[in-house]
Amino acid sequence: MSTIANRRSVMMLYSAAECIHCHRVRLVLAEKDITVDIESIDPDNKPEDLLHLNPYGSIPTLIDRDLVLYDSRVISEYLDERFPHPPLMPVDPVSRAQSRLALFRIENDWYSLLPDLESGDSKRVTKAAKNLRDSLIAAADVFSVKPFFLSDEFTLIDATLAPLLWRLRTYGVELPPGDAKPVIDYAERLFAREGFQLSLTEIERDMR
Ligand SMILES: N[C@@H](CCC(=O)N[C@@H](CS)C(=O)NCC(=O)O)C(=O)O
Repeated sequence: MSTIANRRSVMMLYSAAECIHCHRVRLVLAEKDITVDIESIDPDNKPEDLLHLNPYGSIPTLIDRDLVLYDSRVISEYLDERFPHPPLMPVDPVSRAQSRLALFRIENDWYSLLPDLESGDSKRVTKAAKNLRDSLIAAADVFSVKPFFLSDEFTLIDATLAPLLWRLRTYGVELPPGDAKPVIDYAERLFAREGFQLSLTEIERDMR
Protein backbone atom coordinates (compact mmCIF):
# COMPACT_ATOMS: atom_id res chain seq x y z
CA MET A 1 0.00 0.00 0.00
CA SER A 2 1.28 3.41 -0.87
CA THR A 3 2.94 5.71 1.63
CA ILE A 4 0.60 8.46 0.46
CA ALA A 5 -2.40 6.40 1.49
CA ASN A 6 -0.88 5.86 4.94
CA ARG A 7 0.25 9.41 5.61
CA ARG A 8 -2.99 11.31 5.05
CA SER A 9 -5.64 11.72 7.70
CA VAL A 10 -8.03 13.67 5.46
CA MET A 11 -9.46 11.85 2.48
CA MET A 12 -8.15 12.77 -0.93
CA LEU A 13 -9.93 12.67 -4.26
CA TYR A 14 -8.11 12.66 -7.56
CA SER A 15 -10.45 14.56 -9.84
CA ALA A 16 -10.46 16.50 -13.09
CA ALA A 17 -12.24 19.78 -13.67
CA GLU A 18 -14.48 18.57 -16.52
CA CYS A 19 -14.86 14.89 -15.65
CA ILE A 20 -18.51 13.87 -15.28
CA HIS A 21 -17.63 10.81 -13.17
CA CYS A 22 -15.60 13.01 -10.80
CA HIS A 23 -18.48 15.48 -10.66
CA ARG A 24 -20.73 12.66 -9.51
CA VAL A 25 -18.43 12.01 -6.54
CA ARG A 26 -17.81 15.71 -5.82
CA LEU A 27 -21.59 16.10 -5.59
CA VAL A 28 -21.93 13.28 -3.05
CA LEU A 29 -19.10 14.84 -1.02
CA ALA A 30 -20.75 18.26 -1.13
CA GLU A 31 -24.23 16.97 -0.26
CA LYS A 32 -22.79 15.22 2.78
CA ASP A 33 -20.51 18.13 3.67
CA ILE A 34 -17.50 15.79 3.84
CA THR A 35 -14.05 17.29 4.31
CA VAL A 36 -11.78 16.16 1.49
CA ASP A 37 -8.67 17.33 -0.32
CA ILE A 38 -9.46 17.52 -4.00
CA GLU A 39 -6.39 16.99 -6.16
CA SER A 40 -7.27 18.40 -9.54
CA ILE A 41 -5.27 16.63 -12.22
CA ASP A 42 -4.82 16.79 -15.97
CA PRO A 43 -6.25 13.46 -17.28
CA ASP A 44 -3.74 13.57 -20.16
CA ASN A 45 -0.82 13.88 -17.77
CA LYS A 46 -1.60 11.75 -14.76
CA PRO A 47 0.59 11.93 -11.67
CA GLU A 48 2.82 8.93 -10.93
CA ASP A 49 1.14 8.52 -7.52
CA LEU A 50 -2.22 7.88 -9.12
CA LEU A 51 -0.79 5.33 -11.52
CA HIS A 52 0.77 3.46 -8.58
CA LEU A 53 -2.43 3.50 -6.56
CA ASN A 54 -4.98 2.60 -9.21
CA PRO A 55 -4.19 -0.05 -11.84
CA TYR A 56 -6.51 1.71 -14.30
CA GLY A 57 -5.14 5.17 -13.53
CA SER A 58 -8.74 6.36 -13.77
CA ILE A 59 -10.40 9.28 -12.10
CA PRO A 60 -12.17 9.69 -9.80
CA THR A 61 -9.93 7.86 -7.32
CA LEU A 62 -10.50 8.25 -3.59
CA ILE A 63 -7.85 7.69 -0.93
CA ASP A 64 -9.07 7.19 2.62
CA ARG A 65 -6.02 6.23 4.70
CA ASP A 66 -5.15 2.71 3.51
CA LEU A 67 -8.20 2.39 1.33
CA VAL A 68 -7.93 3.21 -2.37
CA LEU A 69 -11.19 3.25 -4.32
CA TYR A 70 -12.00 3.92 -7.95
CA ASP A 71 -15.17 3.91 -10.02
CA SER A 72 -17.64 6.64 -9.15
CA ARG A 73 -20.39 4.24 -8.08
CA VAL A 74 -18.09 2.24 -5.78
CA ILE A 75 -16.80 5.48 -4.25
CA SER A 76 -20.28 6.98 -3.82
CA GLU A 77 -21.68 3.89 -2.11
CA TYR A 78 -18.66 3.79 0.22
CA LEU A 79 -19.12 7.46 1.13
CA ASP A 80 -22.79 6.88 1.84
CA GLU A 81 -21.97 4.04 4.24
CA ARG A 82 -18.99 5.75 5.87
CA PHE A 83 -20.85 9.06 6.34
CA PRO A 84 -24.46 7.95 6.82
CA HIS A 85 -25.99 11.42 7.29
CA PRO A 86 -27.84 12.43 5.27
CA PRO A 87 -28.49 8.96 3.83
CA LEU A 88 -28.45 8.87 0.03
CA MET A 89 -29.89 5.36 -0.29
CA PRO A 90 -33.16 3.97 1.06
CA VAL A 91 -33.00 1.65 4.06
CA ASP A 92 -35.03 -1.41 3.16
CA PRO A 93 -33.51 -4.10 0.91
CA VAL A 94 -36.21 -3.96 -1.77
CA SER A 95 -35.92 -0.19 -2.20
CA ARG A 96 -32.10 -0.42 -2.13
CA ALA A 97 -32.21 -3.05 -4.87
CA GLN A 98 -34.56 -0.86 -6.93
CA SER A 99 -32.18 2.10 -6.49
CA ARG A 100 -29.25 -0.01 -7.64
CA LEU A 101 -31.26 -1.17 -10.63
CA ALA A 102 -32.06 2.46 -11.52
CA LEU A 103 -28.34 3.34 -11.23
CA PHE A 104 -27.49 0.37 -13.45
CA ARG A 105 -29.99 1.52 -16.08
CA ILE A 106 -28.79 5.14 -16.02
CA GLU A 107 -25.21 3.98 -16.50
CA ASN A 108 -26.12 1.34 -19.07
CA ASP A 109 -28.51 3.45 -21.16
CA TRP A 110 -27.24 7.04 -20.73
CA TYR A 111 -23.69 7.11 -19.35
CA SER A 112 -22.82 4.56 -22.04
CA LEU A 113 -23.39 7.34 -24.61
CA LEU A 114 -20.59 9.47 -23.13
CA PRO A 115 -17.75 8.08 -25.27
CA ASP A 116 -19.75 9.15 -28.36
CA LEU A 117 -20.94 12.45 -26.85
CA GLU A 118 -17.38 13.38 -25.88
CA SER A 119 -15.74 11.94 -29.03
CA GLY A 120 -15.52 15.20 -30.99
CA ASP A 121 -16.70 13.25 -34.06
CA SER A 122 -19.77 15.19 -35.23
CA LYS A 123 -21.59 12.15 -36.64
CA ARG A 124 -21.18 10.16 -33.43
CA VAL A 125 -22.04 13.17 -31.27
CA THR A 126 -25.22 13.95 -33.25
CA LYS A 127 -26.45 10.36 -33.15
CA ALA A 128 -25.77 9.95 -29.42
CA ALA A 129 -27.30 13.37 -28.62
CA LYS A 130 -30.51 12.41 -30.43
CA ASN A 131 -30.55 9.06 -28.64
CA LEU A 132 -30.15 10.75 -25.24
CA ARG A 133 -32.73 13.46 -26.00
CA ASP A 134 -35.35 10.94 -27.19
CA SER A 135 -34.67 8.67 -24.25
CA LEU A 136 -35.04 11.49 -21.70
CA ILE A 137 -38.30 12.61 -23.31
CA ALA A 138 -39.60 9.03 -23.26
CA ALA A 139 -38.83 8.85 -19.53
CA ALA A 140 -40.21 12.34 -18.75
CA ASP A 141 -43.22 11.17 -16.73
CA VAL A 142 -40.97 9.37 -14.22
CA PHE A 143 -39.39 12.73 -13.31
CA SER A 144 -42.68 14.27 -12.21
CA VAL A 145 -43.72 11.57 -9.71
CA LYS A 146 -41.67 12.96 -6.79
CA PRO A 147 -39.41 15.99 -6.20
CA PHE A 148 -36.35 13.80 -6.68
CA PHE A 149 -35.91 10.66 -8.79
CA LEU A 150 -38.74 8.45 -7.45
CA SER A 151 -37.94 9.82 -3.99
CA ASP A 152 -38.91 12.61 -1.61
CA GLU A 153 -35.23 13.08 -0.70
CA PHE A 154 -32.06 13.58 -2.74
CA THR A 155 -30.34 10.21 -3.39
CA LEU A 156 -27.38 8.70 -5.21
CA ILE A 157 -29.60 8.47 -8.30
CA ASP A 158 -29.96 12.26 -8.34
CA ALA A 159 -26.20 12.60 -7.78
CA THR A 160 -25.74 10.48 -10.92
CA LEU A 161 -28.30 12.29 -13.06
CA ALA A 162 -27.39 15.88 -12.11
CA PRO A 163 -23.88 15.94 -13.70
CA LEU A 164 -25.34 14.46 -16.91
CA LEU A 165 -28.25 16.91 -17.08
CA TRP A 166 -25.86 19.82 -16.36
CA ARG A 167 -23.83 18.87 -19.45
CA LEU A 168 -26.74 18.43 -21.90
CA ARG A 169 -26.06 21.71 -23.72
CA THR A 170 -22.37 20.97 -24.06
CA TYR A 171 -23.39 17.66 -25.68
CA GLY A 172 -25.76 19.47 -28.07
CA VAL A 173 -28.91 18.11 -26.41
CA GLU A 174 -31.73 20.66 -26.32
CA LEU A 175 -34.78 19.46 -24.41
CA PRO A 176 -38.15 20.66 -25.79
CA PRO A 177 -39.93 22.76 -23.12
CA GLY A 178 -43.27 20.99 -23.70
CA ASP A 179 -42.55 17.26 -23.86
CA ALA A 180 -39.55 17.41 -21.54
CA LYS A 181 -40.95 19.85 -18.95
CA PRO A 182 -40.78 17.33 -16.07
CA VAL A 183 -37.11 16.64 -16.85
CA ILE A 184 -36.28 20.35 -17.13
CA ASP A 185 -38.06 21.17 -13.85
CA TYR A 186 -36.36 18.25 -12.11
CA ALA A 187 -32.96 19.39 -13.37
CA GLU A 188 -33.58 22.94 -12.13
CA ARG A 189 -34.48 21.59 -8.67
CA LEU A 190 -31.16 19.74 -8.57
CA PHE A 191 -29.10 22.65 -9.89
CA ALA A 192 -30.58 25.02 -7.27
CA ARG A 193 -29.28 22.93 -4.38
CA GLU A 194 -26.42 24.33 -2.33
CA GLY A 195 -24.60 21.00 -2.57
CA PHE A 196 -24.82 21.04 -6.35
CA GLN A 197 -23.49 24.59 -6.58
CA LEU A 198 -20.61 23.69 -4.24
CA SER A 199 -19.78 20.62 -6.33
CA LEU A 200 -19.02 22.63 -9.47
CA THR A 201 -15.55 23.45 -10.69
CA GLU A 202 -15.05 26.76 -12.50
CA ILE A 203 -15.03 25.00 -15.87
CA GLU A 204 -18.26 23.20 -15.03
CA ARG A 205 -19.87 26.44 -13.86
CA ASP A 206 -19.18 27.90 -17.32
CA MET A 207 -20.88 24.97 -19.06
CA ARG A 208 -24.27 26.67 -18.75
N1 LIG B 1 -16.73 3.96 -14.66
C1 LIG B 1 -15.71 4.90 -14.24
C2 LIG B 1 -15.30 5.75 -15.42
C3 LIG B 1 -14.24 6.74 -15.06
C4 LIG B 1 -13.62 7.35 -16.29
O1 LIG B 1 -13.87 6.94 -17.43
N2 LIG B 1 -12.80 8.37 -16.05
C5 LIG B 1 -12.05 8.92 -17.11
C6 LIG B 1 -11.92 10.42 -16.99
S1 LIG B 1 -13.48 11.23 -17.17
C7 LIG B 1 -10.68 8.28 -17.02
O2 LIG B 1 -10.02 8.37 -16.01
N3 LIG B 1 -10.34 7.56 -18.06
C8 LIG B 1 -9.13 6.79 -18.11
C9 LIG B 1 -8.03 7.53 -18.69
O3 LIG B 1 -8.22 8.70 -19.05
O4 LIG B 1 -6.96 6.96 -18.78
C10 LIG B 1 -16.26 5.74 -13.08
O5 LIG B 1 -17.48 5.85 -12.97
O6 LIG B 1 -15.46 6.24 -12.30
